[in-house]
Amino acid sequence: MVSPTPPSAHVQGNCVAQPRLPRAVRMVSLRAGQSDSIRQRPGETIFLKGGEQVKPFPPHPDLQPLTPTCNPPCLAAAMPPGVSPGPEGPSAPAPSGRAGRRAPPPPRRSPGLPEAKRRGRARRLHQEVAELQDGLQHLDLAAEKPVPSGTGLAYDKELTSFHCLWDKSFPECPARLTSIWTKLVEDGLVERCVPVQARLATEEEILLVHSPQFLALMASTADMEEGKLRALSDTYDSVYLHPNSYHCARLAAGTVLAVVDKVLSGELRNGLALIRPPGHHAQRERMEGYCLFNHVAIAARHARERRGLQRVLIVDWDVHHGQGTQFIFEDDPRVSYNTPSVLYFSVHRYDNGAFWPHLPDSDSSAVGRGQGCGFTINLPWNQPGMTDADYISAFLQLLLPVAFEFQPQLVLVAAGFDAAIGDPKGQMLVSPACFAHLTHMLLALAGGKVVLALEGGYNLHSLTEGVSAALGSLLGDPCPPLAGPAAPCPSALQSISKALGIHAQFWPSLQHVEVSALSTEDEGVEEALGETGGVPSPVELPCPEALPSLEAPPPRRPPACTGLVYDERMTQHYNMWDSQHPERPQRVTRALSRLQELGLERRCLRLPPRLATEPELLLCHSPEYVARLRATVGLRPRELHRAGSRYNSVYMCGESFEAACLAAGCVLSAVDAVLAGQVQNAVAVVRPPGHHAEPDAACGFCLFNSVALAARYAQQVAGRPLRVLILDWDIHHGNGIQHIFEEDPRVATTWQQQQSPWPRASGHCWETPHWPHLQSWHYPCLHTPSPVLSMPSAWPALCTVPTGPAFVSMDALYAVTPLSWCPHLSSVAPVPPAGLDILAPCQKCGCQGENWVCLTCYQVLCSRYVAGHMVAHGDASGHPMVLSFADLSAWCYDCEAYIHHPTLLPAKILAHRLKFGNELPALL
Ligand code: Q9C
Ligand code: ZN
Repeated sequence: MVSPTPPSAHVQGNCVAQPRLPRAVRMVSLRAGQSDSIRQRPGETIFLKGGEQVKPFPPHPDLQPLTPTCNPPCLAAAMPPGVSPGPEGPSAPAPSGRAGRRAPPPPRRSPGLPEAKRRGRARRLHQEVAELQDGLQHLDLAAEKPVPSGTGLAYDKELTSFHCLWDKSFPECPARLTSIWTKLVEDGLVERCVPVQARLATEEEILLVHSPQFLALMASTADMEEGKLRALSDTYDSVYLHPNSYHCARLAAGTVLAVVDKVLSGELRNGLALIRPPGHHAQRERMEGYCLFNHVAIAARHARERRGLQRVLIVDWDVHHGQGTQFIFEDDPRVSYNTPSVLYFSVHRYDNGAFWPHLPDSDSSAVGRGQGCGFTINLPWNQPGMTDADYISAFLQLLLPVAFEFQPQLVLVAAGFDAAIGDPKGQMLVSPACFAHLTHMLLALAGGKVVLALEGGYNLHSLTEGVSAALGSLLGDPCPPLAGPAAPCPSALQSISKALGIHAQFWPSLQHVEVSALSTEDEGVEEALGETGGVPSPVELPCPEALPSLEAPPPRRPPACTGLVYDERMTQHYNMWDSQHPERPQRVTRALSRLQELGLERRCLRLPPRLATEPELLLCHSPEYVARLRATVGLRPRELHRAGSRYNSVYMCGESFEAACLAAGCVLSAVDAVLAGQVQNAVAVVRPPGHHAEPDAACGFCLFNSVALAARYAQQVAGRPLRVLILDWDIHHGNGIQHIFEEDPRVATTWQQQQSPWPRASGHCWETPHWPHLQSWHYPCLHTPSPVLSMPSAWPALCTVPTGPAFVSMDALYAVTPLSWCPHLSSVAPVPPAGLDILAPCQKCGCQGENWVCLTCYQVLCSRYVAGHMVAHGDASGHPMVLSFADLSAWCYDCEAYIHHPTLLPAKILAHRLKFGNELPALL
């Protein structure tokens, strides 16, 4: 078997240990000629025809379900005596194939097969146990952890009891809160939230941020007359005071704390504090910009000092720079790399200093001071009119990479809505839907512990729409679709690039982004992009749905959120010649029982399994191929063996066709449920896998391409053009899916960039580049001569996906075997004789069983389950290595393991040429 994209091997001495490849890459199937010669190994479950099981041995540790009773202690108990369980604790090195982790045993001659086997097995067991244990260190396998649920909503009418006495049209007015509340009631959101009682912040709490003198001054305003209030207000920048201002500011601060405490205690999952006055401009000894106390800053200090959190992220998307928050934390002596503390991120209108508060400190050059360096991140916009695309880009490219590196334990949002369309101050164009997306992206952080505190927002309509959309996300509603166009504008890209350039020194996550020194000039960028010459011209896309109207009701979470589809009959597909084959029935039975153990299964809506119909299979596969697979039903083992060996790495039994129809049908059933709105998303626990299956051929354990079929089916069922994204995170390339869709503009696959999925509102499509959002990722670095376009890691984009329709196939669940260290390779002859005949019969008995070749003397011999001549030869000669022509892997007798080594390459290349008639794909 040949992996299309093999990872590189790690060299140790003259040996190469394979990195953690799935078995699929390394396993050699040790096939017998007949099914009655199946040998059972300890722990294995052999599936006989008809699904009958035999289980005479106690289970092998690496085959046990990962139940709480089978955690590391039990694995340790399963280890051979005298074997240490290996490094423990969180500081233990991650299991990987790094050279030097384990010393290989010294080279030696084979001491005879039984002894070598015993030792090999012991060694491998030890390795497997240690690896598995390492791997489990960081997994919390507790059966069922309580998942915090409920979205807290804090509001108190009392907070509307102050206004500007001398300016009736002052934008920061009580109607802001009352209209939000009305809207949330109207949208049915209030009843879905858990009410959180507003409370006053204590003096002690205020003092976490503000000085005693300032607190005393504010307290004294409660008794002041209008004249005095106005006079005092005028000594500050952009504030008014009302006799109730102090009380309300304390109530606002306390209310944020109330929500934060409930989220930190796990009583609530997340929350929103509807408060005024706002807070993010307030400084230690100053009120400013309508703000008296800095609620969010107080909450961050509270979380750290009273609740013991180490890392708090503050995201400030109010259109104004939260200079107050920045000043409070930028030189915080408690901020340091050793004791990570508060990370402040603000995206705001700056206009090169022309926008309030007109501070050079609001530019991206302000990064924090002293030990706080890098913990202040400013993204200033230098133009009004920033759109959803600009804000989404800011998050995907700057905030999220840093936030994932920082790993906050709590996210506080200074949630102003004055960047929303129609706000008189911000003059930005952010849609309500965008606030849902911004909120949603943050929910991936801090275990979802996200608390929004209202800041600005002065257009009552866009304020209320924005709050409603953000709250919808907190409640788990799918994000409303964004209206195009979706490309960040040049000015936004320039701001983002500059901030990336500045912060790359603090955050390695930003370092792969090459920032152009000349990115300010469109010309420079275009020129450099032109130089690559590799951007194919875009294909015109039909521009399907009309843009979602603002009046359309926002999508809400269906009652049953996640569908689950599974059918036991899929286990009837099995490998009758090799029960150790990695694609085995237990993959899905285990997955399902694990879902049950975790209590996840009963939280899903069970969807009906079904068989894919003939017309459905024809959506991706040729009639000839479907007929050919159908004809395998009821074949005898020998014929099935032949049928399977027509293809690359495929086995079949009499039930394979049905299982494959079932696997595909189950995924289609999931599509049906999602498209009908019955569930929001779904998981299909299916096998055989599908993504290698070609229109005309089975491949790589896959018979029908379930995911490709599902994509076509979705388009058919929808009855309208539907853009489908297929994300394939299987370690192997999904060649089948790619081949099926590479000329279909309606399906985007994640390993290639095709046409833009974002039609313009006007009805025509984007010119190059195909994915405007990637533009700034591969900003050409004009210092290097060849502007290679490098793909970033895709994870930030993933953050926007989870609550939308999504399907997960179980293709990635191959058993992963531990590393093998082979000390026996020095004896391998470097060059195999030309013209190895892979069809040659066994040189000992002339049988046509599976062919192996000894890599020392190049005799062709039958496998150990045929007449065992390969085993006998190894035993007698002490030659340690044989090469299987079935899938071009090498087996070492002494290690009892499959080995890859550069010296085997000539043999593999030759064997591949002989077996498949073409060249081995690049290997190493
Ligand atoms: N000519 C918040 O949005 N504008 N505060 C001052 C002076 C101050 C806004 C204009 C705006 C403060 C929380
Ligand atoms: Zn503001």
